[in-house]
Amino acid sequence: MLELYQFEECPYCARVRARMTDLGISYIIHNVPRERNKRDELEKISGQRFVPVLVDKEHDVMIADDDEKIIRYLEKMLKK
Ligand SMILES: N[C@@H](CCC(=O)N[C@@H](CS)C(=O)NCC(=O)O)C(=O)O
Repeated sequence: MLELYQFEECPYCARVRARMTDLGISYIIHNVPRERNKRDELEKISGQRFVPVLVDKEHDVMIADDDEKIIRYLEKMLKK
């Protein structure tokens, strides 16, 4: 299952969540701490501390800190 690292008030995260809902995609949410200096787990996974981050373990894909790129990936994935 796809995994999204995010926090609720982040506008870029909200765009990704809305598109995933529109596309009917079920996914796991990881809520990151609001304080950037506490996002150690996120840094381990993505090499940086910004959100949104999408992880697609099945296809060994990780997209960090780029809502447009995440949305393009989701749309492309569903066309296959
Ligand atoms: N270019 C990124 C922007 C992502 C971004 O700025 N995310 C903010 C939250 S809205 C962030 O993680 N900022 C670091 C922080 O919260 O300290 C995108 O297109 O998704």
